[in-house]
Amino acid sequence: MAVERTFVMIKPDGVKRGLVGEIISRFERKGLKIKALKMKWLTREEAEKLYEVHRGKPFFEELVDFITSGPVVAMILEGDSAVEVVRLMIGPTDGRKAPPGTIRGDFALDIGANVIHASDSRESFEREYKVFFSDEEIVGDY
Ligand code: RTP
Ligand code: MG
Repeated sequence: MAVERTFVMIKPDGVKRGLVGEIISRFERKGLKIKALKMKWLTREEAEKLYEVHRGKPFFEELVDFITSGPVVAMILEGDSAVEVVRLMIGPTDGRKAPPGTIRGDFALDIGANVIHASDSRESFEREYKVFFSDEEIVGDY
């Protein structure tokens, strides 16, 4: 058993559509533990930092505009193989192709406005959570 952490962010479309409770509920029912939780309206600078791996891609400006268009809800989740498990639960990037039963498959119909972000590796987690949380904001074992 490899207990690990992942970073999840409900994007502005998910928050505006009132999907926060539904989405957190899915992770809780799965057995993942919430280790940190925060609502925040990102500045452009913070959004560019979060998505720095995409700088220079054709959709980068559109992505930063979208992510700063409203508040997001960010969290750190912990559990066995959390990075892989959460990526499976959110589904592929394009909501039109994401299978029913996944979060994007059930709630998204777009490749950009796709409700949720999750780290795709342990390395991404280490970089991404720091945009939102200090280590003191991560709760201890419970
Ligand atoms: P995320 O990073 O948000 O969890 O999404 P992902 O890994 O499934 O997809 P990624 O390739 O990392 O893309 C990051 C986000 O950029 C937007 N996007 N738009 N218009 C487009 O072609 C396009 N491609 C990507 C999406 O919001 C995607 O989640
Ligand atoms: Mg990604």
